Amino acid sequence: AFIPTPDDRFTFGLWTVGWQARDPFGDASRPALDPVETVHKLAELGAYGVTFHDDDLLAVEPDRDKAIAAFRKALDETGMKVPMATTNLFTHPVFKDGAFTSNDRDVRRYALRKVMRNLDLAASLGATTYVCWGGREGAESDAAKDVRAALDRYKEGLDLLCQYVIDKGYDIRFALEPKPNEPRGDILLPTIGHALGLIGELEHPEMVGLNPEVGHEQMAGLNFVHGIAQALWHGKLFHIDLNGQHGPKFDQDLIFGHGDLKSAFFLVDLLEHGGYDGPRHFDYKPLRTEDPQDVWDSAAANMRTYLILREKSRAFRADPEVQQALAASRVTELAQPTLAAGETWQDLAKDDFDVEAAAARGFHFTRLNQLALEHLMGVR
Ligand code: 3MF
Ligand code: MG
Ligand code: MG
Ligand code: MG
Repeated sequence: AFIPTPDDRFTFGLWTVGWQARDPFGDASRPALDPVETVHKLAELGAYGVTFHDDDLLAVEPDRDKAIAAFRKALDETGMKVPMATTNLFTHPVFKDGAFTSNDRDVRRYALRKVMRNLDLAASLGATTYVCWGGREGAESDAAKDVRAALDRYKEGLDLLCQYVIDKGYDIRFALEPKPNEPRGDILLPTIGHALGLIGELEHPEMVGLNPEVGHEQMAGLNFVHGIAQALWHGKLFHIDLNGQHGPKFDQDLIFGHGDLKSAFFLVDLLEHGGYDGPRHFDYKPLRTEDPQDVWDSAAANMRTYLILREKSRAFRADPEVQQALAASRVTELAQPTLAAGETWQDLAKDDFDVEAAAARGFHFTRLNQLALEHLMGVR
């Protein structure tokens, strides 16, 4: 049990297992990983596919054409898919003040060219989602960035990229990845809600959705499950970055479930029953303490944890006591419209409502929550 297969649609960024564990205080603790090896290893572990930044492909082979040829060969040999690709607009110092929103106009133009070049590759590999994480779109000083002008440039850049995809006839949609801070002191589009607001102002809002990451919302102190539910409600959950985080601190990128396990349980429950049909994509970092074999164990742990939580979620929903508790807590009653068919505001005046009696009714959420915990802890 809990053996992943491609049908589960698990995907990994090349940069996840490939992270050499350089951090602000220390050098790499592991050697560079060949993307070809990553594709083969993840296929053996039961993954469906991989995702990549343009620069990830050059991890061990600096010649772009050779690197792409070797990557394509590995994909062909394993049947691994590339559902998503993205651009590295944060490592090179040229992006130190951002990419689409750098104060330097030449940098903005270069950034868009870099994205368009990788869009061509993404399309040729069959990717249908293109992620934009605004890693360095931000500032440390409010004197240094005219945020309203930056949002104009963000919109201009995204509108241009949508037009590029339309003109080229690519079957690609964009997914914005919010993050509140790190590496910048403050990053633009810090949360799911901020990004949704910007999308509504674009020329092609239907082409742009979200790639929310567990840890990024939790860094902002927010409830990731609520954020995902709202993204689904707007029809904007185009893709997802699964990982783990322990509350508001640096971006930990822990293995899925190794942060807030209870939130991970409710997230899997929502993804499995809420209408998301995209890849289950892991964006995590193997701990810096780990050796190359531990890295593959950590990749497997993400998928195994997801499958265990999926099983727990099914058992939770199938439990007759849970079904009774959901009814007792009136969780299902919320799906019922507040007005009956044909009613208007005028009908509300006719209600005979006993405020005190309604105020005295308990919702019994404690019992429901305890049942969820007991399923999660494996005693039911
Ligand atoms: C950083 C991230 C990024 C994005 C990636 C786009 C390096 O905190 O999460 O990973 O996910 O750039 O997919
Ligand atoms: Mg992260
Ligand atoms: Mg990250
Ligand atoms: Mg991410």
